[in-house]
Amino acid sequence: MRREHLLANGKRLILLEGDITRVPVDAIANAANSALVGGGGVDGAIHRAGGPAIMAELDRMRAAVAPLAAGQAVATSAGNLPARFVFHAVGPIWHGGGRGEAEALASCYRVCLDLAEQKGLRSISLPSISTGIYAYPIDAAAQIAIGQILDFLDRRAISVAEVWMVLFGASAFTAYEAALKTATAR
Ligand code: AR6
Repeated sequence: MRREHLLANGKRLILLEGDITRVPVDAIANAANSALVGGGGVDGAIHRAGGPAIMAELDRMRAAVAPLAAGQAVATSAGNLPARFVFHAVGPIWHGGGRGEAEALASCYRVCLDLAEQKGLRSISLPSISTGIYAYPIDAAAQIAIGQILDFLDRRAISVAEVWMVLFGASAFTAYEAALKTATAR
């Protein structure tokens, strides 16, 4: 499944159901952990498909940057992935919503999009951060992600022309499609 939203300024947000490691873009965002040690979910898939070069790079920077706070991200190269960079973002662990989870999740998207802009990239893909192992309710997470991406494309993006939200499975896709519909109906 795929749905595309064209903004008035020509920028595009594309929702795609699929595997983020297979979509060619300039930068792929990862849902990492604060220790930057890899793990399951999309993090595991990215390291498997990207090969050991990505972890080797994280090993070299870990002492300087970890533990990385929720809402922050660091960039590495992308190994064998069809991209130039991976942005390793740390999403918040869901504790019920009273511990700044929404702000931290919004920050993940903002920081990754800003990194893409700073590097002068044209396209970036993002997974549904925090909605797997970190248990963030997907409808609320989708609203935040879509809101941040549309704001970014509307107001700040110069180089970034395409943002891909790559959703794993039909139910995740449906949640993001509903959030996009609500956000663009205003
Ligand atoms: N492509 C796109 N999305 C994917 C893929 C894929 N190949 N695989 C999974 N997803 P999660 P989190 C979706 O658990 O909740 C790791 O161990 C998945 O269905 O990957 O932020 C890290 O090291 C879900 O919708 O990330 C951390 O310890 C979304 O990606 C922890 O998990 C995020 O699920 C982070 O947990």
